[in-house]
Amino acid sequence: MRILTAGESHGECLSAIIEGFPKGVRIEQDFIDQELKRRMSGVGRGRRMAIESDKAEIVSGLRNKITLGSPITILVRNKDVKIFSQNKDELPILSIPRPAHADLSGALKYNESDIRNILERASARETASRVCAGAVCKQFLLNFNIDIASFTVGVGSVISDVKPKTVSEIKTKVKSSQLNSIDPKKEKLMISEIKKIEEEKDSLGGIIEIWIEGMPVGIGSFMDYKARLDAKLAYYLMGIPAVKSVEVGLGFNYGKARGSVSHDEIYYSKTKGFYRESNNSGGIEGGISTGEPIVLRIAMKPIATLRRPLNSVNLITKKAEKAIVERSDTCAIAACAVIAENMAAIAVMESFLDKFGSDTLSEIKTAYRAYAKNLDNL
Ligand code: EPS
Repeated sequence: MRILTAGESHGECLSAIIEGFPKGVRIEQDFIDQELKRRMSGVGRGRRMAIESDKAEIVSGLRNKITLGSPITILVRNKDVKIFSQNKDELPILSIPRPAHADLSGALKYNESDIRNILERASARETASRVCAGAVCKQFLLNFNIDIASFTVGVGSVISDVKPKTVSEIKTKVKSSQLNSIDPKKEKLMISEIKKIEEEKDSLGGIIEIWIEGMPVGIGSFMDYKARLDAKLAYYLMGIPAVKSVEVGLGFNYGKARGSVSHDEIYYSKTKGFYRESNNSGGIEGGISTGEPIVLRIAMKPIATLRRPLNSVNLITKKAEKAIVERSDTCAIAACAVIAENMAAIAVMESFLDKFGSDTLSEIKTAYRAYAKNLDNL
């Protein structure tokens, strides 16, 4: 499976093409729209979200809601269209880069003095395309009871220590949250932190935890470093704008722990088969899923655009000036969580197809059942 996205933040539309998606999978557009809606929500989002009402238009690859095996194309039309591929727009030149955005490194790389030509594609709006693709993958994975959820662990200095037990618990709890949180007490503090930062014309990042449940043992491989499931998940999650670190299971805390207390000991029972009583590995050992829930954490840096702008230098005059102030979010942690779930869905689906084939859902189900039966006989 291969996914290509296209589109500019203020261009006519965003799009995703999914090639190599199995035939015979039922895809509900409503499911994609719900994910798009979730991506637009959360305390701390900017005024752009009040303009847009993102909806998916599936324009190829499906017949009567069922995938044909041909490339699936999904469009999300922008309402705030300012740049055109054919007609001339009248947008002013932007020449003072924002620290932490792609503005400066992008302008230097592409020998560009108008930063608009950089930021239009570098904008996090592109993630709407990825959510469309991920929401299609999520629907495939549900055929195998593989389900994904996420929650906000922290925003700025407010960190929650509430630990969930299942994906369904996370899903239920985040439904009533404005910040994709499972900890109502800490959520209140997170919201006040965002409001305070907003008044101070500053921005915030945060920490997100992602859970993938139902992955059978044996997805991913140590045979090739690129096939390792943890490596693939880290790659896809790091590809989200503003994400600066990814942890699997105990993550950085492994560096401080002893092997004797951090490794997940192995048990066996007739009913459960092989199992563990802890999951510090985050459900992945040797680059392969263990069958335990996959648990990942990502850290998002604060949004680059500040209404109280930082020091910068004019690309044309080379004189010191304050960075450009664009309309932006104060904190997009809840949106980032939805994007992360969907990027994780793409990653695990690719590895799942590597093991079970990719032409038709029924063939994949047959291969999956045969594999599960073999495991039972171990
Ligand atoms: C975003 C749309 C953008 C930003 C935001 C994410 O719209 P606009 O630039 O018109 O306000 O709100 O992007 C960034 C914060 C960024 O730094 O790129 C979206 O749809 O998610």
